[in-house]
Amino acid sequence: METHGILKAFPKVKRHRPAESKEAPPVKKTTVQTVTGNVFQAVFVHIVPAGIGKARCDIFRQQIIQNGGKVEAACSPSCTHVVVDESVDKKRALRLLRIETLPPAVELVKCTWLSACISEKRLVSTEEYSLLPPDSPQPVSNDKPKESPQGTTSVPEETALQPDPKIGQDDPEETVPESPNEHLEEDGVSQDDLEALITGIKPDMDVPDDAQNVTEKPALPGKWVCAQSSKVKGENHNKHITDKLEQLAKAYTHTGDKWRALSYSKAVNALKSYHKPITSYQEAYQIPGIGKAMASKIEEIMESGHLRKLDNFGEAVSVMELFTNIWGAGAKTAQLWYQQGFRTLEDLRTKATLSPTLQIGLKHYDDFLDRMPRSEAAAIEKTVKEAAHSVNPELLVMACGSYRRGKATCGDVDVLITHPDGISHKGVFSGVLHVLHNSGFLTDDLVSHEENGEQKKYMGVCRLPGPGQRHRRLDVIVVPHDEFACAILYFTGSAHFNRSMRALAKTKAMSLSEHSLNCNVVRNRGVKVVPGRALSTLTESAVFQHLGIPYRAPHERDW
Ligand code: DCP
Ligand code: MG
Ligand code: MN
Repeated sequence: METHGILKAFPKVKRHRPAESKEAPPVKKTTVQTVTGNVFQAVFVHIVPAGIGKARCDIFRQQIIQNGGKVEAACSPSCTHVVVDESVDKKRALRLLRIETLPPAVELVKCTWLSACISEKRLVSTEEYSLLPPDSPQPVSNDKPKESPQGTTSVPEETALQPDPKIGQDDPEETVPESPNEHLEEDGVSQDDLEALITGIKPDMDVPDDAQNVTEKPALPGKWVCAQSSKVKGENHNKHITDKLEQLAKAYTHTGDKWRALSYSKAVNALKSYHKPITSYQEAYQIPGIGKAMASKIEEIMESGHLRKLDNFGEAVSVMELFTNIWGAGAKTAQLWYQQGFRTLEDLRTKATLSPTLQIGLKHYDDFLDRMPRSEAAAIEKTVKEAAHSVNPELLVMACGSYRRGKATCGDVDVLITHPDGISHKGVFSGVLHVLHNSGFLTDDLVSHEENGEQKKYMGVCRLPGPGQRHRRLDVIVVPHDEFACAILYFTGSAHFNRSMRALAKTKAMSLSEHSLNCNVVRNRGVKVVPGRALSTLTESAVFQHLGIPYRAPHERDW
């Protein structure tokens, strides 16, 4: 397989890194460097963020300022350049800017021009990057019923020049909302949860489709992931396509463009479950979850074996990948480090100010990326169980997560503890951890917290005794027995399975969490306003029953 730019930088599977790779992956010579100079002196740039992604925009802005230029908040006559994503043409740029014509002497250029200036450390000619003027002034909204009417009408100039982030709805990709808040799916559902909402193999979630919405393509009735056995997951007949789209999804995650990342992840999942290799644009487009824009990209990969869009991401993305693989570091932290000029783990070790959690994440970088064999997870479960039983022999202790789903390897061990009497779980949390600390089994603590005074969660690091053992991530939760079924269901996952189940519950005016399954829930625009009543859920199976789907054993929940 060919390796274009960014591809090399992406380890295929996050946690599969060879044991011997103790060092950070080599980082290519920088193309976007943090330099201070006067490259952009007397240059006034307005950046149209659509398609560029927030992180890249931030980096561009920072570079412009550091190099003597000025960033304009809007397209105004004082601008010298308006910068747009490569995928944006002049007509669309005007729509995004909500203006009919550019102010005189303002150049409209692709953002690759900025990259070129930054990497060559000089103001390169815009010739190659300029967007040619259209033949005649283009009316903006005539052919686009969805366009807001203000797009064309005469608005006072100052207002007319203000970019409207909501514009751009003609672009399938940009129907993806800017803010996840518009789509709050479920109480207690994090942004991360929202992210994977869209990764359903079927359109079973209420998440924006990548494209064109129902008006152009009727949504097919979806099958709920949680209602099906994950055993039906077949062979991926379109790996050559999903590999590229996954890389793009990842790249967008790193640039902070979560919603676009979601869109690609969703397409990836739709493709993975498709029964045969795709051979045409039309075939791709008819797959639920694949819109026009996505179908075009699939076509491009089919025809050229490559996706040009991937080339737009520079070194920043591989560094982001490196940094976000540190436990506790998200896209924001990684961006911050990048902006501070850090490029390697060594940079972080020696120059960055790290929180205690990040220090632990960095210290065990390789160990945490390495998935442990099942047998090791079993030994860790046993150790925790023995410690728990030394505190109270009646405690129920079991490893959930990927281990309970029967996976051959586990990223961490997720141990759930409860007590059948419904009372005695109280107070055991610190006791158990104390025993494990004292024996030297726990080596570092990451997070320890209590929820509602009832469920308690510990996240830390452990290591089995003996030579050659690696540090492993350990999660422990202690739950009251009346929450046991919902807690074990939650903790067994997979995360994708959980999201599907929560989304299903939502369609039935129910609400599922790690604490309970409630009915008669009232939501207003997706936000819960009436919490409803907790249903009796003595077993996991009861939860499936209430939701009206067949019971799935843990190994069937491995979505
Ligand atoms: N979980 C979830 N949503 C998340 C994270 C976790 O519902 N965003 C639930 C489902 C997971 C369980 O918690 O299965 C344990 O989380 P892990 O991150 O440990 O994931 P797994 O154990 O499933 O996989 P791994 O082998 O990578 O640890
Ligand atoms: Mg786990
Ligand atoms: Mn875990």
